Amino acid sequence: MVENFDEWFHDILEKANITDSRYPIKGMAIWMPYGFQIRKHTMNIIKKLLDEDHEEVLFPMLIPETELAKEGIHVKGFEDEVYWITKGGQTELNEQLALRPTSETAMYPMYALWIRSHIDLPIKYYQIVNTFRYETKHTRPLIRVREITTFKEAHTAHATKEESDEQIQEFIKIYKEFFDDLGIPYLISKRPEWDKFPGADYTMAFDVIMPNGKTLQIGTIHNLGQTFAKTFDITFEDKDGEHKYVYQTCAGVSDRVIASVISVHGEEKGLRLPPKVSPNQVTIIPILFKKGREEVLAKCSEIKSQLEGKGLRVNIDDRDIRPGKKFFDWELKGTPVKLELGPRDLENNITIAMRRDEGEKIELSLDDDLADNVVDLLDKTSENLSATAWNFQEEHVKFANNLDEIRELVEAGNVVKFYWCGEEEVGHEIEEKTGYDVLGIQEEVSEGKCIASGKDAKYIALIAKTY
Ligand code: PR8
Repeated sequence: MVENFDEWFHDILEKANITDSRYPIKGMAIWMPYGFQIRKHTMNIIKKLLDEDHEEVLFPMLIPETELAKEGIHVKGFEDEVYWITKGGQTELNEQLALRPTSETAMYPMYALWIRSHIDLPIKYYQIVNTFRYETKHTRPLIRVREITTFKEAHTAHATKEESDEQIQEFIKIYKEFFDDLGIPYLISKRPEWDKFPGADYTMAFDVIMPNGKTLQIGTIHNLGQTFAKTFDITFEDKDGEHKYVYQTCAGVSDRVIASVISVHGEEKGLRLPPKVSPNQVTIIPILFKKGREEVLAKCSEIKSQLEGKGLRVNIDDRDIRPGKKFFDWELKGTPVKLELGPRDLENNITIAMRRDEGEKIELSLDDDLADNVVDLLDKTSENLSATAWNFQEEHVKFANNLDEIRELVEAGNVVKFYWCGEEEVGHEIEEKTGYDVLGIQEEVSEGKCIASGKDAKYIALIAKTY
């Protein structure tokens, strides 16, 4: 576990060639090649999960002011965060255009055109795009950016409320699978009224505990009810011939997912990437001397092909530098399994494997079983990274009986559960008195007393320091 997390995170992005934040606009950074690969493999997982039952689309980035302004609550929620385009060349535009902060108001006027009858429903579209938010809070690479480069947003429309609630459950299931694939633990909660998405009936959120105890929201799922349907007049003719408004949902993840992959599994010496998203799953490091050099390199290529035959991503680091430096580099970059091969290993028909998560050296023989044995090491790496991360979460969620205990536990790096009566003023009072944020409701209860009002508790809620 890293000591000074914020500093570690900042440094690792640069050292591991993930992003470069020196671009001369605050909150906007460059995806560097290694980071881009991690991002690509991560997004491929969520795409694959969504593609089973959703369709990918691509909308324009600009939204006319009249559309953005139509939904009152929504626009109020975003008014301080929108970037505007006011000119085309030298010409003032007749209507200013917003750089999408999210795409409800870009998509839903089109949904109104596309949806006519119940047979057009449900619509389940998603896109992966960049969105822009003029964040006023302290920006941080991947965590709070002004250009969200990896915004996966899904938008669905349904004939009934029941179907929209089922869709929320489907998104929860998809996000669980997604984060499970990444070995990222999560806390799921229903956001309090004051923190739901602008225009939503309710918001479900996934949060992860970062190494310093602060939580990061890594996914949100919103039931929009009929609010946007009424604003944008999205109606359909039902089986009974009646014209009705649709029910809608939307769900999003962002660059924060990649931030969490880096942070949750990382340690002082560098990244520990889950095999599913690591640019190289196996790095082969030849130990080269003048004598036997060609034979060792030839064997490395042979091993590479053998592993690629199993669908693995493999690289050979044959740079003309000391092997020690190569080990150091791949440790920093978090490649899950390293294979070392020198002339003596070749004579003995073995290679020395090392798992990044455990660091222990294992002798593998260079026979037909090699690829299976490597796959086995990768599977164990995935399981171990995930188990370690879930253990961390389990150890860092505590229960408090009063506000002082909340303070003590949060300051010690925990997320805290407490009984809450559910009243909004009481929620605000708890936030004000502690200085932390109520994440949301985890479960409904019929026992216990509210930690602040003393009234019968309705919920167990979560409170934490947040990003
Ligand atoms: C929606 N509409 O927009 P959401 N930097 C990085 N990640 C961010 C940032 C930022 N500045 N702001 C938000 N996120 C809905 C759902 C379409 C899709 C992350 O929802 O505003 C949030 O943590 O909740 C969240 O997980 C996701 O983007 C969606 O944003």
